[in-house]
Amino acid sequence: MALTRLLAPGRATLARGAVGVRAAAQLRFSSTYDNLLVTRPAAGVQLVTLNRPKALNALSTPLIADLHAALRAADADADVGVVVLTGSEKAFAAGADIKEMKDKTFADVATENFIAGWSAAMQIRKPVIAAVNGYALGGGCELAMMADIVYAGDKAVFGQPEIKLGIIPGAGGTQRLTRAIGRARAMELILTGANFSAEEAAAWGLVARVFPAAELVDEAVKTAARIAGMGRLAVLAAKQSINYGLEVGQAEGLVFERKTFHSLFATADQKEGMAAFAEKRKPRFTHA
Ligand code: DAK
Repeated sequence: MALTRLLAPGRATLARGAVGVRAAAQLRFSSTYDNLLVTRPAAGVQLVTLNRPKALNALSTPLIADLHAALRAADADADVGVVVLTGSEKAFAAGADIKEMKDKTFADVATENFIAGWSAAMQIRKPVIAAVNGYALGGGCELAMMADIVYAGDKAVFGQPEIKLGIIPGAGGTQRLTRAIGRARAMELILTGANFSAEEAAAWGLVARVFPAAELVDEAVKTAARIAGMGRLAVLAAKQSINYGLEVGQAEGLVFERKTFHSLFATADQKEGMAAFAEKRKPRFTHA
């Protein structure tokens, strides 16, 4: 990925054509990345599609660099409220790129701080919805778990198979999977490397909803559009409050939530939201 893309991530062209919800959108936006497709299927929604089909979207260093650039660009773009991150029907992502990793030594990965860029890529303040079809294995599962909401297609396959490669999950799998589904199940899955289904992921609380595979992305875009229509300051505050609360104890989380709640009374969107309710009309949020 060229450095210029990090410095000037806003290059965009207008294009036409989409399906379902996406067809309804007036505006379609695309940026050029080697390993991603970036489009604007609905107002306020940036759809980022992992696009390395020959390797089942294996998360190579160039792909992660592209993702980093695309998410930084979305975070900085005032016209974007929510990002939807997806892959293909066959694979969301089949993990970190094993062929890239296989000859690395301890010294290599420790010196490069290999894969540290993943977390940085997903440190975006706006909500990210992962729409997972097909394989979400290893780093692919970890990438989905870094998102704020995970939707799955009914044929999705999740798993942390790293143990079978002689390693362990290294991009949050032992931590996020355990917090999402509990120690007993996470321990079993990570120690055996067994896959699990979309239905199981939903029953265990990792996935918010399951849709027929062909409808998944449209459903994720619909939810994203709904969120993008809310006051953006409140959306950012809600995401931050939930995530911060998961990192700290409940008492500290509650203090953070209360202060954040109070601060939203300084916004025009709070005035507008409450006035609209009282006047029985739809709010017109200005994100101010
Ligand atoms: N890496 C590289 N290439 C991959 C790949 C991967 N993870 N997954 C698939 N491919 C490639 C295959 O090699 C094949 O390429 P060609 O042979 O055609 O050149 C092509 O994609 C199609 O794959 P298959 O022919 O295998 O397709 P199938 O439908 O038969 O099987 C599969 C699909 C997903 C079951 C299978 O491809 C598979 O088991 N893939 C590997 C899944 C896996 O083990 N994922 C975990 C990778 S380890 C770290 C942080 C994080 C990580 C590591 C370190 N640190 C902080 C240090 C993360 C590690 C991982 O994710």
